Formats: sequence, structure tokens, C-alpha cells
Amino acid sequence: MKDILSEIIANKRFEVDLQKQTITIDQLLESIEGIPEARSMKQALIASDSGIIAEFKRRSPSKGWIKQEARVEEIVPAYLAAGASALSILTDEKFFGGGLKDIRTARPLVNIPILRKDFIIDEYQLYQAKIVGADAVLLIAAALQPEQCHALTEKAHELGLEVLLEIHSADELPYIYKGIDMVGVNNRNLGTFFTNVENSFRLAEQLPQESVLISESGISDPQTVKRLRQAGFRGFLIGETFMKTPQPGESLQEFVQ
Ligand code: IGP
Repeated sequence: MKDILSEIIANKRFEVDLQKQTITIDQLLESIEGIPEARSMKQALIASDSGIIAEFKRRSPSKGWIKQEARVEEIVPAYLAAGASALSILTDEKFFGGGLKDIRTARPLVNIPILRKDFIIDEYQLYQAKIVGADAVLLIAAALQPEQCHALTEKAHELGLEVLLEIHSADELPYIYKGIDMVGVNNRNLGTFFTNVENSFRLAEQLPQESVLISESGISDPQTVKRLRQAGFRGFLIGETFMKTPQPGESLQEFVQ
């Protein structure tokens, strides 16, 4: 079956193999020397009031262009000023219109944690994340074998990066183990891109309550955030609701009590 996720993963494999030919792993490792220690996204979410992880996303496979000309220099400081607890920056170019340069640009502008949001299938991408100044990476259960996910988590930790493990359904619960820093429930099925926030509520009881839980995608109003918080979620990953408005930072303000 050729769903959207498998198409994205196939392209990612191709891209990473090409990148490895341009900059070798050894060269990447050399650049890691001297990169400052990462911030803890987990702690930021525990300590924060809003729990909002504001996403910078120019396009998506389901919506097409959301904000083609979006500039990190404008949106990221506005997200911070409005009360975001952390940032999620899409670095996939082909399907999401982003790039590693977006994290590079954002890094000196804010001191809150930055999540590299991409389809990570190779440790090479973890080195890249570290070099551009990310603090955490997303690992998607649906895109990885459990052993692969485990190995990438260990490698991320060696680099001082935290891991947000994304699951979508109960059959992915076995991917969760105590080394995982944060567990995200994606309300969007990455095969079909159908979104329903009820997915978070359905899965909530089956998730380890000692983990920092994050609800991802399709969140469009502050009332839903309130209900999710009551169900045990500490983080709320929101992109399109903000990015589709003329002033993404202003629309975030309504979500911060
Ligand atoms: C944000 P939304 O519906 O608020 O724009 O969703 C975020 O959850 C979504 O971009 C996302 C995503 C992903 C994108 C969640 N998991 C994995 C790419 C890959």
C-alpha cells in the first residue's frame, strides 16, 4: 500500500543518502564539538503554564501551502512573546517547505527548547539536529521498527537531545519504554492524514501517567486544550491553527490563560 507516510519515508531515505555523500558523518561529528548543551523540553513543559508547543510549518501534504512566505525571524519571536513553552520546527523541505536552516535561524532568537520535527530514520539526522541547535527530536513509531526507535533514542541521548516519541494507536504502545522523554499522541493518521482530537482522549488512559504526555495535531481552540489538560496531557502541539492566520503569534495568545 502506498500511503503518504511511506512516500515521505522513501524520499527521506533518498535525501539522507545524498546528504551523506556531500558531508560525511565524520565531518558532521567534528562540527558537533563546541555546540552548547541542549535545553530540556520535558522540564520546560513541566514548569510552564501554557504547555503550548508552537509549530513553524509552511505547508503540509494535506493542506498544501499554509504560509509559503513565512519567515522564522517574524513568527518565532512572536510565538515566544505570546507565551509558547517550546517550538516545533518542520525541517522537511519537499512535503513541508522547511529546512534545517529554519532551526539555525530560530536558535539565536529564542531561549525556549526547539524540537526538530522531521521523519528521522538515520542517526545522521540526529547529528544534523544537534549541529543546528535543536534540543529535542521527534521519533515516529509508524516510521520505525521498535529496535530502530530504541537505537535512535540512545543515540539522541548520547548527544544530549531529548526524544518525543509519537504514537497514533494502541498497537504502538510497546514502543514506549522508560528511556523515552515525552510521549506524543498524534491525532492525525499519517497514512491518510485524517485528524480527530478524540484520539488523544481515547488513548489517554492507556498511557503511562508518569510520562510527559503531548497531544499533537488538529487542536483548534483553547477549550480543547483545557479538556486535554484535564485528561493528563502537559503539552499541546499546534501548527496549522496558528500558521493559517495573518499573525500566528497573536492567535497563540488566546491559548494562554
Ligand atoms: C501540528 P497541526 O494540525 O496543529 O498543524 O499539527 C503537528 O502535530 C503536526 O505537524 C505533526 C507532524 C507529525 C508533521 C505531528 N506529527 C509528524 C510531520 C510529521
